[in-house]
Amino acid sequence: QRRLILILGDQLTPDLSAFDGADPARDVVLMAEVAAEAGYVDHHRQKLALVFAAMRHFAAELRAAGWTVDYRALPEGLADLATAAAEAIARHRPALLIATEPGEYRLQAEMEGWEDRLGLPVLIRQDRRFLCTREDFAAWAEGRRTLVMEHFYRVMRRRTGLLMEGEAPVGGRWNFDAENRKPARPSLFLPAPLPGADDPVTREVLALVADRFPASFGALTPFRWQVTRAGAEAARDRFLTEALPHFGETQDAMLAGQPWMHHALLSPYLNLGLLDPLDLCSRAEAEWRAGRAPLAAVEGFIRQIIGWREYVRGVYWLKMPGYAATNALDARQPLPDFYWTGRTDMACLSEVIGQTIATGYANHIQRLMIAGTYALLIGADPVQVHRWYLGVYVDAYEWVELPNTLGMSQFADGGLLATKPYAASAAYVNRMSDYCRGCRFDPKMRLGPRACPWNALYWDFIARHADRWARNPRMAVIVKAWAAKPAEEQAALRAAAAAHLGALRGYDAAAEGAPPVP
Ligand code: FAD
Ligand code: DLZ
Repeated sequence: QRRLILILGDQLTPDLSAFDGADPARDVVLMAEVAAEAGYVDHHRQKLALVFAAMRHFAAELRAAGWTVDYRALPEGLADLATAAAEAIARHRPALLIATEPGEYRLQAEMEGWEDRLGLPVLIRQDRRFLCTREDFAAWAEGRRTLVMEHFYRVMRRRTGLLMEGEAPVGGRWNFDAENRKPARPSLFLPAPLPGADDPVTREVLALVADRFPASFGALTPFRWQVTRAGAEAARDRFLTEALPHFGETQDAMLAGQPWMHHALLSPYLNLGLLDPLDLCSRAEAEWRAGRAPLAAVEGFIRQIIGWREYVRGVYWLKMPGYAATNALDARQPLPDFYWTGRTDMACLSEVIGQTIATGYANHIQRLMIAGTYALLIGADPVQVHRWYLGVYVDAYEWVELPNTLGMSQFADGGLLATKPYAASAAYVNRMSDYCRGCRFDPKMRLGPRACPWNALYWDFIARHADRWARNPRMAVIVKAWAAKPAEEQAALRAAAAAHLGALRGYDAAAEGAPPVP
């Protein structure tokens, strides 16, 4: 009996569970570019191009391997995946539709209604591209008040055997971050990433996106990304040989005009299914075993993947759908307009948002400590912040984006994921980046027209939630420092923060070309 095998745009993996037991001589693969997936958020235009080009290349690989692929392209005007499935069912008359579980709750909820809607059995299989199943994560989380990533990570180290000697971590420690995370000198030598894909399929897709999404977020060219498994593997190999040895030491450093630093730039391919996380980690471990990369760098890199990546997915599925609506700090400010334009006098934000517009990429610390911390300090509405992050990055899928945004970056879950908020004043930005050098504001000044707005915003954020932070052992000392300030200084800082927030609201209402913030 024929099966229809649905492959989603981020399931571009030849041994995906949906293919289990399938027969190329009998079954049909369905892939569809549809308006609903292209439009459920304002995707960066390079993300649209990346997903469509990678889908088309994957369909070609499947055909070359003998599969019949019913591929529906965007210009055919299909509304959504259910419509694509209904039309494919009418055409191919399968007895069963098989899929692998989608990454996002939104789509899973929709697919749960498909049996009734489509009138045939729908089998949804587990996604084994992840190392920890949703059920295993739920079992680990059971009975824990807070979900400490470091504890989860040790479970994953033991389970995968990565960087282990029997039951013990290699080097005698689980975590070598004390040796990582230094500031960087602007003269630092940095390896260049590979140029983006440039082949007939990609060119056709770029023209399609230019035509259909003229007003969407982000620059479409130069296109920076790989769109095939071979391309992703070349990007992986470049990272392992050229950047991994320095990954740890500059992991938290930011330099103006340097978006890539020693970061992997591999999240788009991991999330699309073009690279396998365990294979990538094994290769990184091999670099250390061969003496080509230090343990601190390799351990830090592996932790991001078998630790953070698996952990945020686990939290997502454990807590959805309620998680998306959490707002523990009752944050209500609209996200400033400059998040879409990069037009602000604050050099750090202008740099990170400008780079995001140009490339669809920002590294972790730019996302967390620049775009994220500023939104946290001003009390931006977490749903707006979430919609922004889900849209603007080429690697964005809700399962990974939402816990990072709501939990780690905005503390909107009240501390389930992060033990303290990632709040920081201008001193942090000045220590970890060279952005302040090119800024008209002075990071050392707290008050006055040249004072960096982050300083007043930081203290205002502490003051607004002082009762909450006083109960948090990692924040209590800061609340004490705030309480020790003279009343006049407190009043002046809060007034400066209020003036900044007022100016933001004015700027939001202003027409194009209005004066930039503060
Ligand atoms: P590297 O820094 O080189 O890290 C290597 C790999 O580790 C990454 O490719 C990624 O797969 C994984 N990784 C690292 N940190 C995390 C993390 N916190 N959570 C999950 N995986 C991680 N990552 C996404 O893949 N998609 C998102 O939509 C996304 N949204 C984010 C939103 C916010 C507010 C924050 C703070 C982080 C977000 N991240 C997201 C995590 C992280 O910023 C990116 O994975 C990383 O910047 C990708 O670049 P890279 O491949 O150069 O990563
Ligand atoms: C991200 C994306 C986009 C832009 N377009 C499509 C599409 O047209 N067809 C498709 O099957 N998948 C697309 N995707 C990926 C899906 O949004 C993704 O599978 C879900 O969000 C679940 O993670």
